[in-house]
Amino acid sequence: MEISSAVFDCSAPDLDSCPDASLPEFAFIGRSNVGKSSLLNLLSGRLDLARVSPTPGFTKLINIFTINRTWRLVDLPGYGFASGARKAKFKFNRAVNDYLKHRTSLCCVFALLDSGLSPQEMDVEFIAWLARNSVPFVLVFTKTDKATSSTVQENIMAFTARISGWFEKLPSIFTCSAMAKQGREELLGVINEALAAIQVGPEPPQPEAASPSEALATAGQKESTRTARKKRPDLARPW
Ligand SMILES: Nc1nc2c(ncn2[C@@H]2O[C@H](COP(=O)(O)OP(=O)(O)OP(=O)(O)O)[C@@H](O)[C@H]2O)c(=O)[nH]1
Ligand SMILES: [Mg+2]
Repeated sequence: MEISSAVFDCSAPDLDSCPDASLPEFAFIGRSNVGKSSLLNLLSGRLDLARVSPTPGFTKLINIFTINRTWRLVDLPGYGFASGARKAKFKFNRAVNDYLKHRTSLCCVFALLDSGLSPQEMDVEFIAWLARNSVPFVLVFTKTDKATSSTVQENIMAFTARISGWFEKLPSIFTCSAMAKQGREELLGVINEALAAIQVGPEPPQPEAASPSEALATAGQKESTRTARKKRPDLARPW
């Protein structure tokens, strides 16, 4: 997919401050410092679109970017930065919780994991949360330039072994390195497919299906709009 324009929209402190849900959105989340902002820059082809920092917890707001005037990339604050007794628990702020649960234009979450690490409890818990809340997502193992390919493969296998029992069909898995510019085409392919599903569904969206995720959920499914709204795209199927 060619990216002809990438424009910063806004930094929203909460869901109500986000722009209207008229464009399909693809959101990036993961532990602080996992490489969310860097990956977003790689995908957009604009090295300074999202702010990158070696300091964990740098992205604190919901940062929204419009791509090709037709869809959006969303850089979410990371989880796991909060210090204190419950460090092992994943924890993100109310805004992220609301965004992931209620943003009607959210098509797919890219859940980022560090490919150089064995499964981290916080990440396992976060994936469980996504599954429980029926949020459509794919897994993206980042920073592959930092580990050997056998370590990356071992870590991916160990992680999928932890979560495989929760799904009828495992979520799609991708790898990337913002530094080595690896994984861009594959991830843009996920976006392309989701956008195509919205536009070329076998059935046109019902008039009530005002948002892209509603339209995507409705495409090809003989369900009422009300149930489709909750159903979101079928990228990962929790039990
Ligand atoms: N080696 C390597 N370093 C990377 C890669 N991607 C990001 N980094 C580095 O990791 C650090 C964090 O990157 P960010 O993109 O800011 O990570 P983030 O997940 O947005 O971080 P927060 O906003 O703080 O949650 C920076 O120092 C980046 O340069 C990668 O693919 N390879
Ligand atoms: Mg960031």
